[in-house]
Amino acid sequence: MSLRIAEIFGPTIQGEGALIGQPTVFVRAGGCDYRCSWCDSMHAVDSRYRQDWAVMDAAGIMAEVARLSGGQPLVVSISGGNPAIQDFGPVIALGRGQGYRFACETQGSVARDWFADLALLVLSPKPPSSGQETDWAVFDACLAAAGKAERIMKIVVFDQNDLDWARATSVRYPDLPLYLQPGNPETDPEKPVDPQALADRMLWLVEATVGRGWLVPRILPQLHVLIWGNRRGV
Ligand code: MET
Repeated sequence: MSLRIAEIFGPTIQGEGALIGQPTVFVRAGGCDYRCSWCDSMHAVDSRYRQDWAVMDAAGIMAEVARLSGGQPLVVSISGGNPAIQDFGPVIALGRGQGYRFACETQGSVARDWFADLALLVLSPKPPSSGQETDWAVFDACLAAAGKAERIMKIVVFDQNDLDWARATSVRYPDLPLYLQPGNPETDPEKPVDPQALADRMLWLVEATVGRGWLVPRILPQLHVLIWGNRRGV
């Protein structure tokens, strides 16, 4: 059973969401069923980059994770692309046997049995600015598939329309912890990121949520963008 892997890198810190700051190794799956207008990981999405992706089995993936982590059992972050279009069950089973724990980031467009074997399922439904539509029946199936695994929802917000959508989504899933992060319009890995622009987007989002009495979501920046800009493999 082989998987398309765009990159495996780390140890680094998780830059966003519930595990922000957590030491982790990333396993970035190649291939995605979405085409978000502002995608920051096209190198793991567009099949134009397919020749850069490795074909690996579970043993190969975990050997690389162990090499990078020095064999220390840390949290492995499975991202993409959409990792749920592939079968990460064998990777998670093997890794858990070695003491690793797994978090997975997905938009919630494909439900998988192996979600139940995760320590954390991060569901990131995409707001209107992405140009994508969420199939809520499938999203619900993802939540159900996670079973007893911890689940959170993370929504990227570019503008007020996205924010209104995030709020409506939050009403629909009142029991799901919600994390919001400002969208990053700059996706060129070569271009430096202006920290002030990032702070300005955070300020807007804090004022537009907490500042207007919506006290439900946690508001976080992309910490890795602040540290490394849009560089890959960090
Ligand atoms: N597709 C996954 C998600 O939506 C991984 C990050 S997006 C490049 O969470």
